Amino acid sequence: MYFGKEKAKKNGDRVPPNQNVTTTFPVLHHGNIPFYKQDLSDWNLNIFGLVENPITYSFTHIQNLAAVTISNDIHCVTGWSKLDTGWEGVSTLEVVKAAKPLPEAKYVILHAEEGWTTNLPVQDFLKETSLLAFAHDGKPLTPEHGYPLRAVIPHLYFWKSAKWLRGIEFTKEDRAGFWEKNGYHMYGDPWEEQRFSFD
Ligand SMILES: Nc1nc2c(c(=O)[nH]1)N[C@H]1C(S)=C(S)[C@@H](COP(=O)(O)O)O[C@H]1N2
Ligand SMILES: [Mo]
Repeated sequence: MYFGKEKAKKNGDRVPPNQNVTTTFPVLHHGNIPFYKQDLSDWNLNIFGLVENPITYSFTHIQNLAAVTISNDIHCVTGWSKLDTGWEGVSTLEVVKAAKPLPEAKYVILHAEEGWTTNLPVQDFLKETSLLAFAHDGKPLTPEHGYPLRAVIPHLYFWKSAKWLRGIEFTKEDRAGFWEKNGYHMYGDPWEEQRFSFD
């Protein structure tokens, strides 16, 4: 089986096992869509936990960081994949740089509105393909897709890509987030079909 997956990847197959490509942009989440003041004065992003300098950023600050535009494929654990998805945002490395994560920080917990969280290893969060996006295909994120800022971690199942991101916590131990507590995989590699924790 492992050989089969590796072979599929080498042959240029961009769709992980048991995923179906969609050209729509499905909306998927637990809880409510938050709404903010137009000037986003009621929004901030906190970087905390195992960091040298905990920081609270305003949206203006995020917009003043060097922006990146990337295109990637995203894979939802419920079975849809979307290819060539365009995002504008800032690289995760750029965002957390000034907070100076400590060497003992091994995991990141992403905190979204309403206490929703998800967990992943630091090196996956800081991978060069990971970003915090404020726009999708040239337009600001819509409320249902995570406005004003969402994580985009394309190499893991898309539930790790927290919408309505408000906090980035660095931790020593891995700590199950919302879906992970409900049986989803702690890591979630779509190529290995790590959908549930018993996979
Ligand atoms: N805050 C928050 N972010 C979330 C979720 C959620 O429930 N809450 N669901 C995740 C899941 S399961 C998926 S597939 C994607 C869906 O993103 P989309 O609605 O923009 O397609 O958001 C992820 N981010
Ligand atoms: Mo999902």
